[in-house]
Amino acid sequence: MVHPILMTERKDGPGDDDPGLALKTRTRTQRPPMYKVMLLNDDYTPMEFVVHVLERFFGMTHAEAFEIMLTVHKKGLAVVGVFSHEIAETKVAQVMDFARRHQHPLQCTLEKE
Ligand code: TYC
Repeated sequence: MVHPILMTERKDGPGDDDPGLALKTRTRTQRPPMYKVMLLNDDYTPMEFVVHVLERFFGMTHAEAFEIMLTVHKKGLAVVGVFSHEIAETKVAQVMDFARRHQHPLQCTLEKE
């Protein structure tokens, strides 16, 4: 014990029983998981409608939208964007609602990256 008046031993010197930084636990900040939003092919949704969806909800140019639409048409699906969980859920809901209102069977899903 260090004498409180004499203070012969200084903090961080010999005899200092303050653990200070030594016992601080390292915490690592996690980045939030990201989610891929995917468009699925079907035999009925018109190509122009899919292009419009990609322009409207994913901010693509007409050329970008046409290219991605063709990828979905040929390969069966494509990732159309990567977002936080909340934004991804919103995009999926917007696309599904828009397709349903126009009576097209277009499917849009999300998947953890
Ligand atoms: N396969 C559709 C057709 O031939 C076009 C289409 C493309 C549909 C992409 C859905 O996500 C899709 N009319």
